[in-house]
Amino acid sequence: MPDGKTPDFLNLESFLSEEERQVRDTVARFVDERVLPIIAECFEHERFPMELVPQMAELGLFGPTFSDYGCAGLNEVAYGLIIQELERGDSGLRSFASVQSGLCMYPIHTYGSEEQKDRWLPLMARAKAIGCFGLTEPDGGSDPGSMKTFAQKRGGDWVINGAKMWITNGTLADVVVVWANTEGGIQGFLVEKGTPGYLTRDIAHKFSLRASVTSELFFDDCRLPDSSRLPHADGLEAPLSCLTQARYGIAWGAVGAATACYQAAMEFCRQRALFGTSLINKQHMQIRLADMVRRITSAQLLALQLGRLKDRGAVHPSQVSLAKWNNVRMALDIAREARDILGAGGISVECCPIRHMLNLESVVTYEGTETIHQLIVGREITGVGAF
Ligand code: TGC
Ligand code: FAD
Repeated sequence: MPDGKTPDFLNLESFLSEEERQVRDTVARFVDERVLPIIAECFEHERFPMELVPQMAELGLFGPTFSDYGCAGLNEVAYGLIIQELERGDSGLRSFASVQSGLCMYPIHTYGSEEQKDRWLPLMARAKAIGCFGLTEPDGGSDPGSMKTFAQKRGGDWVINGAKMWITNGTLADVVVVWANTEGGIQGFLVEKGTPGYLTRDIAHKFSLRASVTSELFFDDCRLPDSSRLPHADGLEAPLSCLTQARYGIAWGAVGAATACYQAAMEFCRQRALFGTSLINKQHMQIRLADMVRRITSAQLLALQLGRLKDRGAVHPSQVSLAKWNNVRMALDIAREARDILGAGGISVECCPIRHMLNLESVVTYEGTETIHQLIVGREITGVGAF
């Protein structure tokens, strides 16, 4: 039963293995001790806490589901629990981990040559190399099939022209997995920092994900050898399969962000006394807190079942879409509700709900907007694409 702090109303703890619990508790400790004391300052001053990355690597948080190249070989539920705890800290930290693992290590592992895997994966697992993923373009991200970035075959080389926008970790990254159209359809390329014709620039003035680096990437006659192409990635399905990995993580991460907001609201209601009694005694407050637990519990069930399906290799992308849509909407609504419960104090970055709320405005948009996920589920149940 719930202790009033951790929302585990259905005792999902009892469905976790010993290893899954240990992984979760280790990351939870890291978040409590290292992330929470600094994250409000990072958010306020628009700073990604790069100093935390080596410890995250030591804990095995990058590419944790791979069992080769120095990775931890954990199952998908353990991965989800890692992501949940990181996002309880901040969506920016979770973004960093999602991009490194799901959007960079995954495509290199799945679509890369042996040489590319040997070169990058051990470095990325230890965070000695940072990655980013360039799919979205300035003219619109929801329809990546119509991307304008183009890679032209010239002799044995490729020459890339185009731009990518809103790219997490862009200026931090040692390597970008960039997706470009070619005469033979969409292909993926690994472009290293410092390659002539490849430039990056940070996007400033964000009021969301302020503790995360978001960038533009420019390719101006950027010439690459054929060995930079991901040889096994053929068509739009390849980048979309990477999105499935990251969206799966977000379904868990949203539970973490919502949990932090719920805990802040509960704590506030216990301490604030109005009209002669603590807010915790007010029927209306109890209903609001109970409703948060109802919504968090549904999201936990979705994430756990998705993880068990994924561990069996039996998950469909539309199921991941349903969970990303539901869980991020749940977290955003709870963050807004918690912000309101905290009254005026709720607008201060010293209280976590407004930071999570602002972050979640990005999370509901990236990795497929809410509308895109609704339409993916709509297509699955009707058989008709209505994009
Ligand atoms: P569509 O015909 O649906 O698909 C083309 C081919 O791909 C297959 N497929 C998938 N495979 C694996 N996973 C998925 N999720 C897949 N979705 C589709 C599909 O079966 C098909 O294969 P085949 O063999 O039949 O050719 O393509 P479409 O052009 O109709 O697109 C559909 C749509 C709208 C769902 C897709 O374009 C989409 O998902 N759009 C949203 C784009 C998006 O989410 N971008 C995210 C960019 S990365 C990001 O935001 C990182 S944030 C990181 C952070 O900081 O955490
Ligand atoms: P658009 O695609 O222009 O959509 C605009 C609006 O139209 C949305 O409300 C959308 O839901 C709606 N819409 C779209 N299609 C339809 C339709 N068929 N019917 C009805 N409505 C529709 N991208 C990367 O590639 N890599 C990254 O690392 C990355 N990191 C990001 C980090 C941040 C902080 C943010 C905010 C974004 C990031 N993105 C990244 C980009 C993200 O994936 C895109 O923002 C997202 O896919 C939506 O694209 P868009 O912003 O161009 O909106």
